[in-house]
Formats: sequence, structure tokens, C-alpha cells
Amino acid sequence: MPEAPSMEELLRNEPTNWGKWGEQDEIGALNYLTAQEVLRGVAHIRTGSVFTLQRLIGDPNGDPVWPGRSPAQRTMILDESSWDSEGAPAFPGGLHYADDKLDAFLQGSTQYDALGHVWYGGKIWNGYDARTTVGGLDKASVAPIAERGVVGRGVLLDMARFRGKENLDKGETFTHEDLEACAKQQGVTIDKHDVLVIRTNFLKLFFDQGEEFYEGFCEPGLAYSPELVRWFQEREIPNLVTDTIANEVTYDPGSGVALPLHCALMRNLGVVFTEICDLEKLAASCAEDGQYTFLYTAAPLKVNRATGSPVNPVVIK
Ligand code: UVW
Repeated sequence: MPEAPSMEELLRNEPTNWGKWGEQDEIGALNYLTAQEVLRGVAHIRTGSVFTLQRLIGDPNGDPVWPGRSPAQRTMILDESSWDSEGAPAFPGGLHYADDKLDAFLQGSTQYDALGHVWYGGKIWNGYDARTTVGGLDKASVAPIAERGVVGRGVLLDMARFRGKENLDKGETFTHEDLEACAKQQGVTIDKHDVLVIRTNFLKLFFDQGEEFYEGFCEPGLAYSPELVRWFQEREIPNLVTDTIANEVTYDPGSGVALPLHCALMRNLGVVFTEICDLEKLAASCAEDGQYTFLYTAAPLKVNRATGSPVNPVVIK
């Protein structure tokens, strides 16, 4: 394969939404989710069934993470044994309690990426200087997303079921046209401002394969094309939610470039990314009752200057 072009070269003709919501904007396409969009989502609540999309942090079977990151480590600080020894804390009335702490990559589980999480050419979302990331994100951190919250109509696109598979394979790709075809088969439309929730069930392989999962690591997912970027721009998609670690095919098969949609969608258009969701219960329910649309709600944690944050999105059908 020829050497991969630079991100600048690959995306040189791609649109940006920089400035569209003002020079100080830090939430990008979430601006599309107005109060009207919240009510449009609410109109898709039919039975009141609730689904939470976060994976368990500290899963005894392992936590899938991007290569180079490590799963969260929870440490017990206080438990009943803490009162065995002399010098244990003493409270009037004899109260005992448990405390623990987490040492975690903020992108090491189900998570929202901040818009300033990725960049190229020295500029992050909205044209802010990439130097504003040094020591912490002064611009476009996850905190403004957390402050805002994410609520709107969600639509599940079950690509694994659409392809008649238990899970998509390593490096398997799909396009916006495939998403449309999947929606059509499910009897729904992808409307302007929908939160896209895409199921691949690829992380099943993490739990089936163990360490082998990381050999030749290449997740399946959406593949970059100018048409796909235009489709996201025209549909004004606020939030891309998937059950993979990085929301797109790891290496663009056309160019070899790693994660170009992080740049074309997140950095340029301000589309917010949510990764590593567990969509299995939601997908089973949608397949059973044929209702693929719902109210999608999520709020990452308010972590100052952070590049991302764990989240437990809640879907109500
Ligand atoms: C990278 O950006 C490398 O990963 P993610 O978006 O999964 O956090």
C-alpha cells in the first residue's frame, strides 16, 4: 500500500462548521439539539422502557480499551477491615463506611469525547489553537458538553442484524448509504438532527478472543468519503454513538489514514462522539418490537479541562 497522505491532504476540501455557532463555541453540532428537538425525542417514548448504554467499569471479563490505554483500576480505601486496626477513624456513634477511588483513562470506558480530543494542522474544533490543549483543554473540553447535556431523538441502526451477522468483522466498513438502507429495512427514516446509535456488536470478539482481539487491531465502522461527510453535514447530525472503541473503521481502507472521521466529523463539523456503548439489550428490544426510535439522553461528567468523560447514556422507548 502506498504511504498514507497527511490528514491535511486527505481532508483539504472538506467543510467545517467553525464559527457557525460563534467564536467561543465549544459544543459544536450539539447546538442542533434545541428544546424542539428534545420534544421531538420525547414523542418517541411509547412504553416507558428504559435502557442504559454504559459498559460496566471493572468488568470481571475485562474492559475493552483503545490500544495503549489501560482499564480503570478501582482501589478500596476503607472497608470493614479498616476498623480492625488501631488508629482507625472513629466517629461518634460508631459509624463505619466504605470508600474507594478510581484511577482511569477518561476515555477508558463508555465515554463522550470532548470536541478538542483530536486535531491536525495545529487547530482543534472551531479553529482554536492546538496549543490550548497543553496541560489540559482550555477550549472545547468535555465540560461544556457535560454542562449542556445531550437530549434528542435517537435512532438505532443495527448494522450487524442488517448484514445478517452476530457481529461485524475486523476492518469491515459501511457507508451512509448502508445506514440509509439499514434504516429502510428497519422501517425508519434518519431525520435531520437525529442522534445516530450504530450497533456492530464487534466488542463481542473482545470477550470471546481475549488478547487475540488486539492482534492486527482494526475495528469495523463507517469509512471516510467526501459524500459521507456531506451527508452528516446535510443531516445536521449532532452526536454519533457506537458500540466500538473509536466509532469508525480504524484505518481508512482508501488512504490508510487512521481515524479520519474523528477529524472530518468531530474536529471540522463539531459532531460529538460517544464510544464503547453496550447496545445489546436495546437492540434486542428494537428487533422484538420494531421500534428503532427513542428519546436519547446523556450527560458526561463535568471534569474541568478533560479530553473526555465516562458516561451512562439513558434511552427511553
Ligand atoms: C482516539 O481518538 C485514539 O480514540 P477514541 O476516540 O476512541 O477516544
